[in-house]
Amino acid sequence: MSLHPKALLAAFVLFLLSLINASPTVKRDPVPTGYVAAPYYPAPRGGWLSDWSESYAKAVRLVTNMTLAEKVNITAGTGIFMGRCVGNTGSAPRVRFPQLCLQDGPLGIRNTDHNTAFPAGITVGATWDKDLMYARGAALGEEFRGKGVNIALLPSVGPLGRKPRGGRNWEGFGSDPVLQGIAAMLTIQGTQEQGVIATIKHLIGNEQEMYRMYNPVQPAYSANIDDRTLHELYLWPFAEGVRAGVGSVMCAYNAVNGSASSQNSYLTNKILKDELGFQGFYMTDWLAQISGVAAALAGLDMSMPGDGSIPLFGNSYWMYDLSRAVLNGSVPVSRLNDMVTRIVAAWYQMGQDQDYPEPNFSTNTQDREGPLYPGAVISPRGVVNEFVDVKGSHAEVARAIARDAITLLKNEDNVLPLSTNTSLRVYGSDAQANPDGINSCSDRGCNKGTLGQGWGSGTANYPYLDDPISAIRRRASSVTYSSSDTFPLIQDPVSENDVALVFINADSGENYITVEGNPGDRTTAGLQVWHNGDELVKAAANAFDTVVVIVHTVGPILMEDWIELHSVKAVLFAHLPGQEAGDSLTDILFGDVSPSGHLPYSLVRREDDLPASTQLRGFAIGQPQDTYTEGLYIDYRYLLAQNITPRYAFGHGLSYTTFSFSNASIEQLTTLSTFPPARAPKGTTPQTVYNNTIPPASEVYYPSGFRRINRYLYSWLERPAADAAAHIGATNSSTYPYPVGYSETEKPGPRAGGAQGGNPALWDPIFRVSLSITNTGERAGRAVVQAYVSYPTGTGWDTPPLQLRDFVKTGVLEPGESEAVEVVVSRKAVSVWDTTVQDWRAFTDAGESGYGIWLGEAVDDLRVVCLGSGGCEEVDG
Ligand SMILES: *[C@@H]1O[C@H](CO)[C@@H](O)[C@H](O)[C@H]1NC(C)=O
Ligand SMILES: *[C@@H]1O[C@H](CO)[C@@H](O)[C@H](O)[C@H]1NC(C)=O
Ligand SMILES: *[C@@H]1O[C@H](CO)[C@@H](O)[C@H](O)[C@H]1NC(C)=O
Ligand SMILES: *[C@@H]1O[C@H](CO)[C@@H](O)[C@H](O)[C@H]1NC(C)=O
Ligand SMILES: *[C@@H]1O[C@H](CO)[C@@H](O)[C@H](O)[C@H]1NC(C)=O
Ligand SMILES: *[C@@H]1O[C@H](CO)[C@@H](O)[C@H](O)[C@H]1NC(C)=O
Ligand SMILES: *[C@@H]1O[C@H](CO)[C@@H](O)[C@H](O)[C@H]1NC(C)=O
Ligand SMILES: *[C@@H]1O[C@H](CO)[C@@H](O)[C@H](O)[C@H]1NC(C)=O
Ligand SMILES: CC(=O)N[C@H]1CO[C@H](CO)[C@@H](O)[C@@H]1O
Repeated sequence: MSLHPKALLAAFVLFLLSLINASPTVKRDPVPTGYVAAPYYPAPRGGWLSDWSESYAKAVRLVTNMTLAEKVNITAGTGIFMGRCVGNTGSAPRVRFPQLCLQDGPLGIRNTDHNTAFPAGITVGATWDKDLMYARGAALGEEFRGKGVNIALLPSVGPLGRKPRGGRNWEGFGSDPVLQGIAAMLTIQGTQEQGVIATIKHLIGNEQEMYRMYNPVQPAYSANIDDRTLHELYLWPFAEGVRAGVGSVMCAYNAVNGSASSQNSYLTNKILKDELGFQGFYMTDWLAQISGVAAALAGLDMSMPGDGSIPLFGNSYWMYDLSRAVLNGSVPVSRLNDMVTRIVAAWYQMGQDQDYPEPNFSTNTQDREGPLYPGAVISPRGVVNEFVDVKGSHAEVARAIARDAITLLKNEDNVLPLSTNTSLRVYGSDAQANPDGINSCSDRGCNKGTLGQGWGSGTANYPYLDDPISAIRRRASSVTYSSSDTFPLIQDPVSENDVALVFINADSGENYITVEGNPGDRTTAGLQVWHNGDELVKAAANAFDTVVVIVHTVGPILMEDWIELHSVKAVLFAHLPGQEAGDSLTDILFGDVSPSGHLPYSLVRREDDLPASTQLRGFAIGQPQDTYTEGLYIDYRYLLAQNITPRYAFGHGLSYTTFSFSNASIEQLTTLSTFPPARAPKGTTPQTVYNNTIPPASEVYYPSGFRRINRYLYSWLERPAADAAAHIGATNSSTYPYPVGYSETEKPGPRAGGAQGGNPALWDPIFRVSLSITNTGERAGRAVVQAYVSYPTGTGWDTPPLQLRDFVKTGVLEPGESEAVEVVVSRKAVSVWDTTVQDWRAFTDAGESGYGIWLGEAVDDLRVVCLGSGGCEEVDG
């Protein structure tokens, strides 16, 4: 993400406050009993996995030749607004290593032109379509590459969607780790195959926006997560991303167990780099860094945008100060070598050493020319935007996703699809484009007109917006439209065949913009739709016999005010469709295509049907504590365990046709052992060839006669400062107060590790279920087969009744047509995280009940169950 000028102003105010109350932010506040952030040192060196060995070999050859100033330069940004991209690293021109361009965000290239505004992550999740997940990733990769972005800040899987009101859930794929994990893996593959480094984010526990950031007067909230919940829910999609070979991981703003995610050694060194075997680099979220030496030791590899806590003053925790910390012996040379090697290796791994384009856009301006370094205030000007059109034919992918995500929740009397000659009366401002201009609110920081994206850094400018009302007018012969969110008192009389289409929405976003009283999270709006949408639906339901409600939403809403009204016959969730909001909807409304989206979260009847611990944390003196006392029980896991019937269950989604599940059979592919076979020992890294002696101070002297850009961040030091640091390094390096548990002896690597993502045996296929899906209705359509696993009972382990483990979407099936599908359940998918053994445990002595693999079209619409012990049967009811 990157900050808005308003946020900078706020930061400046906080800076002034900090002069009054200079409380160090590194001091830890107490977290609830039982939660600890244990030390884990040193940061594991990258390069021990064969998938990356060639890139590491190349990286080591290049880094060996770098000076201290060059190495340091690559590990941090040159400062906020100090280049074309939202993040710009320093370079090492002497050895021909370029500046790297980092740019948001998950649904398209932020702040530019001639790009595609794809549907948001939540919309992609609602398609349950692996091919489209991959295709969007590839299209995004082509666009980021085309604009010269080296590092795309996507995908987002954290927040996972634990809190229905959380502001940024829509950037990810839904409130389930497997849905998130599969979508992230496919996005990363698609993006990185274009040569772009993907960034999975935010590690971890960033489940709400408010109080997410450290500032000089208050620490960020602490997400207190127990080890099993971390592994089985929140870390799961990150493990899939690392397994897909992701080049970079971004930290969360918040703390985990009291220790900031940017410098939590257990999280980064142990879990991410040792257990998950992550070979790329760990970067900060924008301005999430809170220390220099401690962050380096705890495994941080890249500081973004390079500034210290208060941006724009030319201060940094790294750059010149990291040079100092290496010279004075506090940061071991080996740690710096690892930091820079990880970054350079990721660059080689994606092939960016071969003809990679330089940036040809500017995140700072939409004009052709502008200041080269806006953050410098006085800056040379030049051409900063070449207006390169990178859209290609990506609108097709975007539209297919928008269409195949549309989720039909209710369709009484089969009122949908509509005939194009039906008299349509359309209501609600959400049906039209924002009358002030589709991009009039920067970072989509307003809710005006149809909602295609949430707000914040995870947005992109619309190249155009195919809005719903224009699309409806193109198709239907009789359309009237009231763009007010209040039902008109005076209007043409309603006749009984008229159908009302009511458009409503619910928005949320990132914390640096407050929209209609909602500071990112949905505080004021709650889970109700915005702009009195409930009243609009009720009034329409009063006036018409047939009302179709179309909802654009960032996530769950409450519908109890109107869902059971007699005339509310149909409800469509169009999620956040991005630029393709129009035809994608009319394709469904008028029946060209049957809806095939399914909910990526549950829709409850009332907010307190969900655990109290998943509500937003409010203000606290000191560090707000966000403790995951609900453990594994979020969303449908909780509702099933508590026997609470939601309004619409996780996975729910109707079609214009119906499907039968038949011919199911189960095969066991691998014999299950309690724990996976032992991992291979950690391999060697080519980093052993480095000379880890502190280099001479002269390597960081400012070049003589160098003309500095005001406030720009450099890795050089003035000669006296460099010499003084080197003197300490040579005589007195042991005085740095290293954290308790600090060590420089590389650890062997935990037993749950072994390859990217963890022990590769975790992905051994255990069960394969094959079945036939038949279209038993009268229209063509696509089915989604969801596979949930139930664990054996009597194991002594508390497990949620059902957990999604795989899914597959059929092609378009004509009436009567069948398709054979397969789902696969891996070892990890039948295991629990054993916190004592620190490994994944399966249940081999499963008794009669054994594992169940439940197949259906929603978690409450299960058709077939196959038992681990063999055999499948239909599920009653
Ligand atoms: C948080 O604390 C819990 C309870 O002590 C522990 O199991 C878990 O590993 C800790 N997580 C991190 C990231 O430190
Ligand atoms: C590194 O430097 C050596 C000697 O200066 C040179 O021979 C070699 O080509 C350089 N390697 C790279 C990758 O630049
Ligand atoms: C650091 O990067 C900046 C920006 O690319 C560049 O001007 C400077 O020369 C680099 N420093 C070194 C030591 O190469
Ligand atoms: C070395 O420099 C770093 C960065 O300025 C500083 O944090 C650290 O305390 C210094 N160490 C010593 C021993 O002076
Ligand atoms: C509307 O179109 C359908 C076919 O799409 C036709 O059966 C019906 O008669 C038409 N109704 C009117 C009022 O024209
Ligand atoms: C390692 O680096 C130090 C400091 O630059 C230098 O004095 C020493 O000769 C180097 N050792 C080798 C083997 O190159
Ligand atoms: C060692 O460093 C500490 C501070 O980091 C300083 O107080 C002390 O005077 C130094 N001792 C010597 C011998 O330089
Ligand atoms: C089910 O399997 C039988 C035997 O293999 C086959 O004849 C039949 O066509 C299958 N049914 C479907 C719907 O695929
Ligand atoms: C496609 C295209 O025109 N790419 C250009 C983007 O701009 C850089 C210069 O900043 C050129 O090198 C690329 O060719």
